[in-house]
Amino acid sequence: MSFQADIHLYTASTMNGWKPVIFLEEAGVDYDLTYIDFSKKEQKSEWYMKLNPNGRIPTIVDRGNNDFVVFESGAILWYLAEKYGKFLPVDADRKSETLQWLMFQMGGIGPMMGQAMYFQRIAEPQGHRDEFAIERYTAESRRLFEVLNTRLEGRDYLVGDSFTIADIATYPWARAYYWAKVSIDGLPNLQAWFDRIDDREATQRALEIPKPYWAFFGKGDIEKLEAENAARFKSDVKA
Ligand SMILES: N[C@@H](CCC(=O)N[C@@H](CS)C(=O)NCC(=O)O)C(=O)O
Repeated sequence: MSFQADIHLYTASTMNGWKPVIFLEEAGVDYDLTYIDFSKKEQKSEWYMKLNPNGRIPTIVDRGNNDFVVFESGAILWYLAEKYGKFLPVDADRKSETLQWLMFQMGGIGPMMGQAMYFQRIAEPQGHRDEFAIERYTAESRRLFEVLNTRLEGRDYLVGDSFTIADIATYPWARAYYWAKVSIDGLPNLQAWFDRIDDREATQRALEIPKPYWAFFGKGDIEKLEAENAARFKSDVKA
């Protein structure tokens, strides 16, 4: 009998899209991956929206659990953590802390950084520069970075010494400060945390799956990738 991995992941190379990839690569478990092509609007196709009613990535289907479907990246990380018993502390207080920082990412860092990126990297190149929105979202992102920096004082990871799903969720977004044009000057604990996770082989491997976008992190052929990214989201901008 041929082996079939439990987890089938539907994703693309974006901050939310990489979260489950980071988990699965860090955990070293087998999975199948279907690349969702935004330029073809696959995330809005009828078959995909049956899995993810929000028409966004990522989504997982667990074949090992009657094809149970999970959408929303935070819920996916939580589900995977419970399924594989990894990256979520067992101790009730530590577990709560992990979920607090996971929610902080889902409700704060992600949405604010996402809008900072949208207004500067997608809308602006297409002729819609909105000064007020840019100031609002970059300032709020910076404020949230300061909260992270304070939390990381004396800690290797967001919850003490162990790498958890809170780090997995937060890293791709915060590490993309270059792309959001948010400064990390004067935030040494945040920088040290980036350095620590930059050194994690499995996480870095995950950032190349399905495809690397090093320009998000200020590396590689930035101009080429900026143009590619603008094309990827082109139809998103409404005049
Ligand atoms: N809250 C959702 C957000 C998902 C999301 O915004 N995904 C983006 C990529 S990072 C997406 O699919 N964008 C394509 C679209 O909006 O059509 C989650 O965390 O899973």
